[in-house]
Amino acid sequence: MSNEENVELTDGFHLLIDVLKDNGIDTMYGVVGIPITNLARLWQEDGQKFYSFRAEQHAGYAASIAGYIQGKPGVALTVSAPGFLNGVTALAHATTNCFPMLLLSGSSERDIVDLQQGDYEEMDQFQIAKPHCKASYRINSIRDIPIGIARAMRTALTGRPGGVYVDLPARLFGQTMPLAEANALRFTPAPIGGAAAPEADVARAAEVIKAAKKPVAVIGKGCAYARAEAEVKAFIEETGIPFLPMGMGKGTIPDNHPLSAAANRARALAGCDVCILIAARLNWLMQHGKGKTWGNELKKYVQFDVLAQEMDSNQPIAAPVVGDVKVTLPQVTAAVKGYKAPAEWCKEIFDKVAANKEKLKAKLTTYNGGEMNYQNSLNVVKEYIAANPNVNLVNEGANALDNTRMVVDVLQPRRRLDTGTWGVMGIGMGYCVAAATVTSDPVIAVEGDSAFGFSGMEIETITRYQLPVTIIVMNNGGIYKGNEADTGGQISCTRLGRVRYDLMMEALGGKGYLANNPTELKAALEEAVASKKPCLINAMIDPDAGVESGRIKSLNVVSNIGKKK
Ligand code: OXT
Ligand code: ADP
Ligand code: MG
Repeated sequence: MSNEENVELTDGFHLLIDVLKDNGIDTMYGVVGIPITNLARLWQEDGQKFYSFRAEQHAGYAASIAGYIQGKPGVALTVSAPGFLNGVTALAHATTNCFPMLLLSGSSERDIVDLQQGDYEEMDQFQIAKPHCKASYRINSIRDIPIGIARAMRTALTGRPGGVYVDLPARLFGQTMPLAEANALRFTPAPIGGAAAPEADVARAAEVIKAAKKPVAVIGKGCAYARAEAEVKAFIEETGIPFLPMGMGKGTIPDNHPLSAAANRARALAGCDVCILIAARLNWLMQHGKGKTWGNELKKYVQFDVLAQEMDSNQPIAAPVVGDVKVTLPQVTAAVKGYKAPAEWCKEIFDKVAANKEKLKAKLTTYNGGEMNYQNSLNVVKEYIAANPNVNLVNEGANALDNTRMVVDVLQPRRRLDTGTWGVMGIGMGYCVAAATVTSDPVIAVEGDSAFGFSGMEIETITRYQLPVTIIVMNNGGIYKGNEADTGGQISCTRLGRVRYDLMMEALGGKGYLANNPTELKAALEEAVASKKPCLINAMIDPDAGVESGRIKSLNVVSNIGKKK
């Protein structure tokens, strides 16, 4: 494009595309419509990838987990007001989970929105996004596109990672300026290295660890995000400290490592005297460091985190180590050289680990006919992943989530992608799309039937792009249980239809399997993953097999008042 004086021009669309590429972005996940359809079209014409979803929430979840897997922001693109709001759930999820993500959204015109004159999809998106993300930015002028996107990327990525909203008013896309001037404004932001911890803080942490009689280390998903697997392994092996992985921390050190105390989690936490939190928060998933889980013994905490503010959030932290764990952990490993976790404590932990594993093994391999339970069905997945560790394992549900976490060993970092900090249902199919496209490795999604329903329509997205995704729907016909009696003359609120999800997959262009027993499930899983095509296995689970709220029953609120007569 050029103006009357034959000066070559660019516009908001083209400059935004160039600038996203300058920032290392090559993929967007989204749903098109006014005013961003042409942005997505031009992006595709430019040879960049656009994954077009059926609903924005799932595109947003895809962007959030792409950010986690890649260590650079995943990008979601939405239309204004309703599309934007659908995307905000995922933006908030990314922020809560410390995943770097950008939500780019078209928006209505400022002058009309500010006077509330009723524009098409009018909404003050910039303000609405603010409490749900690290920062909300609006780019009003084409000249600000380079600095605006760089600022958004920097915010999402540095410090504690999180979600950033970028508001793109419709008129921005049509603004023009001379191409040469625009190019002069473009730049690739300089990368910033991870921060080390001050030597005094390292020495203090080493002192606490070296005095520990019963140490335990908790490995959070921050380690996996930071790509600190080698550093974490070195620390654990150097010190011989038993470790407990959090859900998405699984695989940072392979679950079959001899120092994994996962099978004796309760004792390890209740009995320890020093707990070393490695990029893991002392939030609800760790019972805030309080109560029965933590026993009566007085604990000292060493905590590694990139965010100083995380320290003392729930319990006093004796030795905070602030910085990038990939840098700070080796500092501490060097400072504790020679220390070994006491043998007596290790024996106590690992004798019980071995006994618990044997107990679980018996359950995993028992099948007496009839419908499957969570153990004998998930054993099939366990064995498959043991032989094929480069599988991405997406997981959501309640019993379907908790049993998979317990049963299925994860052997590589960033392979387990689950409901995370919020325990949110609906991440499933968005995560599958991102995991398949970002890693090119196969995906197995273990989905509760309720959980699957939140994003089930996205299996059409998966078949449209012919992604190597195998979904196992754990079909127990309900939320937690599928056999709760009708109440008040209505179908129980926990019950769902026991429907043929496999036929749904067939209708939407993939291959469906029905599995009634572990043998059928094994055959289906092997064929499905080997096909590298979209497949769904409808795994029939005994409706009575689950328990209310899975492993987090204690968080459920129940009424103590007698039922009305
Ligand atoms: O040591 P102890 O004795 O304690 O034993 C532990 C380990 O030592 C042992 N273990 C082992 N033994 C032997 N061998 C091995 N290898 C081994 N490994 C471990 O096993 C136990 C357990 O170990 P674990 O898991 O490490 O420890 P624990 O104590 O469980 O850990 C605590 C936690 C808190 C860290 C852990 O439990 C955890 O991470 N929990 C996450 C829970 C979570 O997030 N749940 C999801 C939310 S539930 C609910 O909210 C649901 N909703 C509502 C809803 C949501 N969430 N979102 C939205 C948008 N709308 C609504 C809904 C709708 S769930 C849900 C749907 C449910 O229905 P589905 O059909 O989808 O699913 P089904 O239930 O299958 O029907
Ligand atoms: P989990 O649920 O697995 O315990 P959380 O999401 O609660 O994990 O905690 C992860 C922590 O990791 C967050 O507090 C986050 O600030 C921190 N973190 C993220 N990246 C890094 C990093 N590079 N170095 C240190 N800490 C990090
Ligand atoms: Mg269910």
